[in-house]
Amino acid sequence: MVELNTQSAANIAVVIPALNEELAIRSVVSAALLHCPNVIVIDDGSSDGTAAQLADLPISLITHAQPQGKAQAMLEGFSAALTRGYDGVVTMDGDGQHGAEDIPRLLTVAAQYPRHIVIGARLRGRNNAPGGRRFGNDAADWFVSWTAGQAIVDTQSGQRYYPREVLELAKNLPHSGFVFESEILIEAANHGIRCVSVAIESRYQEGRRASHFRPFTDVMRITRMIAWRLFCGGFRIGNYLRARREPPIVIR
Ligand SMILES: Nc1nc2c(ncn2[C@@H]2O[C@H](COP(=O)(O)OP(=O)(O)O)[C@@H](O)[C@H]2O)c(=O)[nH]1
Ligand SMILES: [Mg+2]
Repeated sequence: MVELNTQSAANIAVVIPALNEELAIRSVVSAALLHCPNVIVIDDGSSDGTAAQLADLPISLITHAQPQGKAQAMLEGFSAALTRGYDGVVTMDGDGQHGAEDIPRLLTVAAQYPRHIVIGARLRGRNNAPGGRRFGNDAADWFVSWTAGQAIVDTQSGQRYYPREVLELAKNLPHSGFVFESEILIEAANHGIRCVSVAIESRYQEGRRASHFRPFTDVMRITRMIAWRLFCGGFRIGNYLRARREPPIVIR
């Protein structure tokens, strides 16, 4: 029998940030538990029944009295994972847009690519995403790739595997909220950690709750962070050329 080399699910944690996710969180967490025994949920001051949905599940639940933002929630999940000595973390959104069935693939790729962040890239059924989000995601990919010095596919996806080294780096990031996903890729690249993207399904359903992502405010905050890093780095011309010249690593 051929033994598949993979990162063991027992040695990682799945971290799920949740803000008002009472509709989806129970099925998301139950599915994650099928693939990993260590699930950490951060209920970020939800005003709905998110916590009640999780009451009887065998997970670690971190609860905030007030919302502190997605980045802060993730950092607390990372900190719990570091304290418990895990090798890394898989992150998933709490609204059902990511499938737990993709966790084994991310872990297999994680084992094949040490010192890489593994991104679940929403390439399958990409046309399901609203046009505005697709345009914004493509623009973000272009700028983050330039700044990081590597062509990266789906820089805004929240489903990822972060090796332990990146969990440590994340502690020092200055920005909060949705800037986190972009900034961690750039910070990791500054330390020689690269990205590999694995194709996953793009899931957008009609009639779901409004996104917490604020198109104007959050795009402005991400743009400002990138512009500042480019400015401080002398516009990183070498990085720009490398990102344009070398193709991204994508596993279909
Ligand atoms: N803890 C926490 N999680 C958040 C916050 N904002 C968004 N999230 C979570 O981040 C994930 C992505 O948010 P979502 O609104 O679905 O963004 P979209 O998928 O980009 O439209 C979901 O799991 C949310 O529950 C926040 O302020 N705090
Ligand atoms: Mg979502």
